[in-house]
Amino acid sequence: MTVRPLILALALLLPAAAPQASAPVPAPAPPPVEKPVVVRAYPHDSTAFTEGLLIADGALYESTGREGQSVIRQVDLASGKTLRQATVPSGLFGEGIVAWGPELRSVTWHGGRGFRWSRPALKKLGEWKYAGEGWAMTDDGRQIILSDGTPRLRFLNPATMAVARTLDVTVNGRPLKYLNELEYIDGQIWANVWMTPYIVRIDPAGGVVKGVVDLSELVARAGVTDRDSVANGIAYDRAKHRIFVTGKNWPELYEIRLGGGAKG
Ligand SMILES: [Ca+2]
Repeated sequence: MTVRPLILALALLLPAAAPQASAPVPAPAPPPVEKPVVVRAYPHDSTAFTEGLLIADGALYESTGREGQSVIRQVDLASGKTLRQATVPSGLFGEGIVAWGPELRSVTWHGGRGFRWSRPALKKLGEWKYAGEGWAMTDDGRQIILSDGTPRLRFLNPATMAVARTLDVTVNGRPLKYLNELEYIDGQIWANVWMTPYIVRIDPAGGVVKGVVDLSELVARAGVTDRDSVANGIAYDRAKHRIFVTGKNWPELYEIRLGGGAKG
């Protein structure tokens, strides 16, 4: 672990600062931290700079980043092989994806250009626009949720992709930035925190982090050494209640479960 992720990790896990005398608000309880149990490991394309991961209608989809390497693909879970693939327009750095109806929608890092793709054929259907950066997306069944590296998540009207509301995410009473790849799981928003091995589980009503999933043992197992090869990929199989995680350039993708309860 390099210095920067360590600092971020400590900031995430340390209890909140003592309240000021003028504002005697009790510090919120720190969220429980859990290490997941690995149910099964699957192969993962170690050249994939994972930015988005999801399961829709039983099919696994992944998006990847970096200019010139940004694709959206359907992946065979068992073998890790790419079944079909579309290329994000040249000059763009691909980021996350979300499934909505018969489409996938994708964002790019800079420039505010989002795309619509057919599913499962992955034919480009059109574009949409948003302000600022695009990091990742998921959905809660009613709205599409967009992260951009700040503590603020945007909830988008799927019909127009306009911002319907925003949610400011806090942990230990402080804003939590670097929210990256997202997945909506059983009423909570799970988010990888960029440059850390942590997933935070966010209450979508108030934005408070209710729990932390510590993937540091999976980071070690993946054996990655590049500082950019962070945990970044969460997919939930809503039909079979299976959770999958991976990371940028990881050689494996893991089905995990939370063992010890502590579901905040
Ligand atoms: Ca996801």
